[in-house]
Amino acid sequence: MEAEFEARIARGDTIEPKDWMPERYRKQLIRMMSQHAHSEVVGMLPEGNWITRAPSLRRKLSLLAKVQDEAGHGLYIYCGTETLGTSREELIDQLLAGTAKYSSIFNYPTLTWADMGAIGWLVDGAAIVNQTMLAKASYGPYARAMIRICKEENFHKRQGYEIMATLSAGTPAQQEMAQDALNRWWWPSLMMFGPSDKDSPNSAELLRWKVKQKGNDELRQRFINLTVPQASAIGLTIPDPVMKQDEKTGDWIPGPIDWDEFHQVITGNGPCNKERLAARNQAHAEGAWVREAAAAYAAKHHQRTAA
Ligand code: FAQ
Repeated sequence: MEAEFEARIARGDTIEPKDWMPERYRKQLIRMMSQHAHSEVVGMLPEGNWITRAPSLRRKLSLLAKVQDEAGHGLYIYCGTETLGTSREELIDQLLAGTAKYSSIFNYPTLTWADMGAIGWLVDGAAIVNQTMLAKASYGPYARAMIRICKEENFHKRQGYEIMATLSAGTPAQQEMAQDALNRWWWPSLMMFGPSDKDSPNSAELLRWKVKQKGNDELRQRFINLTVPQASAIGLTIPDPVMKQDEKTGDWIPGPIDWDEFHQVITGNGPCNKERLAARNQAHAEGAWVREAAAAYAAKHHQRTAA
């Protein structure tokens, strides 16, 4: 069975929930997909912080729609993870208990309105680079979820870049705010792609099984190459004084990434880890009545249909 599975992967077949798969493949997907779903859900918090303070009705509407989209993404991916035999409740319990990982990027604070621009442009921009590849992942439910998610992330990226472009073309104080947001979000965005391939324990297996199509470093480089000209087009400076362009490949080679900071953040010691977990726990507790009401309604509906 294992040989047939490997042959299907090699042929580029999609693996579906009822197909046989090695336990290790299942485990790796549950790990990665649940972290991804949690990231979408926790990812609502930094931007949710600014919904009531958006500078105009138009900005408020698009931010609200974006944050709502992220909730939807979390739900699709939890559903995708359920097809592997694990329940959403179980995964959410792990998140609330602080035993599950979610993307490092959401443990940074959103200090000014320009951070809404930087998140859309850089964080969604990085997510698109990563997830466009995952849309070709070997596991069908995950790959299909990525197709829709990437379409929505494109709208998110555009609204973020437009905020940055507007601020950059504004007063000196607005320009400074945009530059400051880029300064604070640039390096954490590069860390979103995960450790360098040589320090990435999961990459080799995920690449072999075609869950990942490219390594962490290649995707990070692709994101940098796309973003550097976008920054200069709106008059912003990438906060990396040693970055230079490789004449042969055209790649923009960044200075060293602070992997100590990354490890601190993913082990619970980032600037906002505790705050994020507390906010999720509070939201979960406050939503208990909604879950109870939905369960009572479903039970009543079930009884009526049975009668
Ligand atoms: N943060 O061996 P690798 C979004 C962990 S969605 C935290 O390289 P892998 C949308 C990794 O889990 C953003 N932990 O791991 C949005 C592993 O730990 P483990 C989320 C990280 O899986 C926008 C260990 O380090 N996207 O932004 C991170 O092969 C705006 C070793 O790493 C996804 O999740 C990190 N950055 O590659 C929402 C995409 N990087 O589990 C709201 C799907 C690594 O062994 C607002 N995931 N780790 O204990 C992936 O593509 C991969 O899982 C990687 C990591 C590339 C993130």
